[in-house]
Amino acid sequence: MEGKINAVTMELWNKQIQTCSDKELYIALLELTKRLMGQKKILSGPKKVYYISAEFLIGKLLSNNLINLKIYGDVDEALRKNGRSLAGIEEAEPEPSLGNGGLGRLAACFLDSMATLGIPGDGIGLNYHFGLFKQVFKDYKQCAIKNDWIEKKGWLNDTGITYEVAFGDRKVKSKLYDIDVIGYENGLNKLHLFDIETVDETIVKDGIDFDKEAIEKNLTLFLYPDDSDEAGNLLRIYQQYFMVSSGAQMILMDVKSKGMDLHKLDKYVSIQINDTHPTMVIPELIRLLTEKEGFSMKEAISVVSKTCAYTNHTILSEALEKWPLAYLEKVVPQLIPIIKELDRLVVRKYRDERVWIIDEDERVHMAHIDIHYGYSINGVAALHTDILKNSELKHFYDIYPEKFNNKTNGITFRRWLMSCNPELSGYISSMIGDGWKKDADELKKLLGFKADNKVLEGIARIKSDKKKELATYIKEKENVILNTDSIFDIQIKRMHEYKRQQMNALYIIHKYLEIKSGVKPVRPMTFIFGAKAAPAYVIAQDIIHLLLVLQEIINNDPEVSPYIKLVMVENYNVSYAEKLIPACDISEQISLASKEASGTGNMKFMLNGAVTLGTMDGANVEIYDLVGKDNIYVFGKDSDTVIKHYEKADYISKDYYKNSKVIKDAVDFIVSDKVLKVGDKVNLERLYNELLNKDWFMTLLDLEEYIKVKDKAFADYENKDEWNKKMLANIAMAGFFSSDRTIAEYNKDIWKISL
Ligand code: 26V
Repeated sequence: MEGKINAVTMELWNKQIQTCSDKELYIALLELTKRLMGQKKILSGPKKVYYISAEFLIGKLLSNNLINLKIYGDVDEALRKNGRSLAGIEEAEPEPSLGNGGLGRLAACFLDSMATLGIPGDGIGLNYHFGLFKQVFKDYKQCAIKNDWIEKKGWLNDTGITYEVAFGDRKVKSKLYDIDVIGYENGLNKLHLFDIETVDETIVKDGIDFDKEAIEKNLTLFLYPDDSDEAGNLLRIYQQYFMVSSGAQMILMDVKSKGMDLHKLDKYVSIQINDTHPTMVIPELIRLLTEKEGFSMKEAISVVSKTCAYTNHTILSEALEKWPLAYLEKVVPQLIPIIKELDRLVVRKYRDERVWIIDEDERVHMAHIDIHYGYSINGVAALHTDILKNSELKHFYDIYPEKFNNKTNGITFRRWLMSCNPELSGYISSMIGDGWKKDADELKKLLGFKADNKVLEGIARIKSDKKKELATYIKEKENVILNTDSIFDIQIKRMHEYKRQQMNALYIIHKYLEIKSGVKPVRPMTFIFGAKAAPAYVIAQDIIHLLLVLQEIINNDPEVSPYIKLVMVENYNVSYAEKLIPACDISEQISLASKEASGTGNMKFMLNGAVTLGTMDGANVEIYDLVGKDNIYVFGKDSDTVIKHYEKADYISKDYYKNSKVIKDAVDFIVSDKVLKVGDKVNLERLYNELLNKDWFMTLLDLEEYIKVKDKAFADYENKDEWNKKMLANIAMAGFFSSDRTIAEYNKDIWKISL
């Protein structure tokens, strides 16, 4: 391997490994890896899946690709021999900014698993130049700046293929870029990313502001551009149609070029629609088949309905897209007759207005198109699917019970164990062999070691080493010194009220007040947060502000900081997650029950030996069922109780505040002199009032029990032997959450591709 790497560094830079900079070495390894991947077979067969998604949060690719090519160890060794490390070189790789959170990361895990299982399955998305914004902190607040991740030499390949996409008011040329996706010990699929030639990066001025109306210049600049005004909404529709029209043309061209009959499209293709953002692919395919391929409307609707399947990822109504018909008329007038026809057919058949596509306010419910004109509808965890069937989408379930199914999410163990925690990965293999890498259920063999103190201590030692590594990184990046003997409690996910980072903040305030009153914890505690907030989401910004202000106050108080450290890491992303997750003791999964569709961070933490502190929500329920009550800390009201509160509108947060001194003291602290001295009155008072007078996601409902159960978890940590057993049980039972299992289920029940 050393010879191969040197050959490329010589060819590119006329230097040997030793004298290259990290960047030069990264580019050489990128080049070598691309060449080796190019020798792999492209997965093909009679039928293919297209996973269409506004987000693909793929993370850095070098290590992952080396692992899947099975040359990670060889490359690592060759570099070490020359005094270099893969870890250092990885720092030189930019992280693609093509996603926001769990939905996008899931899409990336699925690409990895499809290629690993040998399923011909490509991704379709957009090549956002700045993607999701980069987060920087200033005056204890989040600022959003552009994230320019694309470099001249990278994983993107220009295919030279173009399509024409026509909107109501203009035509644009769509350019196809591909990223190769290599399976573990298997072949290649592609991630197809469409872009527009005329993008003008220079129109981005202050932060992330730009002219939203200059469509030719801005179309593929940002993921989820601000949609607080009409121009922003229109831009989102332009983006969505650009993605689906390019994708639909590519799919039909591919099918035709293989000489297949478009009337049997469903036999050759399944299109998985990832949430509602790509929904327009349904009317667009119908349009292309009727306008260009001579299909009757009836034939087109019939075949498209057998080709498209929909995954729902949220029950939050604000995230279920409803576009005003007038906006669609402006951007994509060619789809309007089709959408109206799809609606007409529904109205003719069903009198229940709740299932119509166009509502009385002339808004188009995108999910309703997917449900009526897709052949499968799935939720992403058992509880989530039950909620869809029994409440959120009950009126649809009554019509189409056979379409509904559950596919509990999963994660790729290649990235979330082998790559981010090679020490634990190696240790596991030394005990149970390598079989778990192909069959994750084999992790259960670890249970045979639950009384083996040497093994348990080995796992604990790795955890401790990963905490030290993280502490070094955080010192460098955030300039906060962590005590590695403290317990590491981590909450990393998008900032949202339903995820209840604010409840965690109130716990920290509670501990702070206890310490100030003389009650000291037995062991120091480290609280780590990572989260970006949508720029227009005001309360989410306020919660970030509170956390940053608390960080300042707590870490600089000599009476408190020996016992508590708080750090909110800047610009949390996939690469940061890969460093945080292996170092975690307690995984915070504390959403309001019923609101977190699944969660996937919960699975990553579990796999790396963290113990979950969570509500009975999303996939936490399945974690509980797998590990049993002794290996997880659960608290809070269950989803039925929460749903009833919403139905009856009987939750009054102020009652909880008035009836509990602990709650009152913690909430009041947000607007205490001490906090206001550091923070911004506007943000802090707004958050305080929100908690007291609205608290839509019921923070105070679960706060007391959260404090009690969290205290218990911290106390239990002191019994090291028992804690180590909990770690082992979590790792051993995580096999179910391999995305290989999830994808095998999608294939068996939805795509039905024979392998
Ligand atoms: C919706 C919208 C709508 C309008 C503007 C921006 C925007 C951005 C994202 C979304 C989709 C939200 C859905 C989502 O991210 N769901 C997450 O999906 C994960 C994978 O299934 C799951 O683990 C998380 O629980 C769920 O919140």
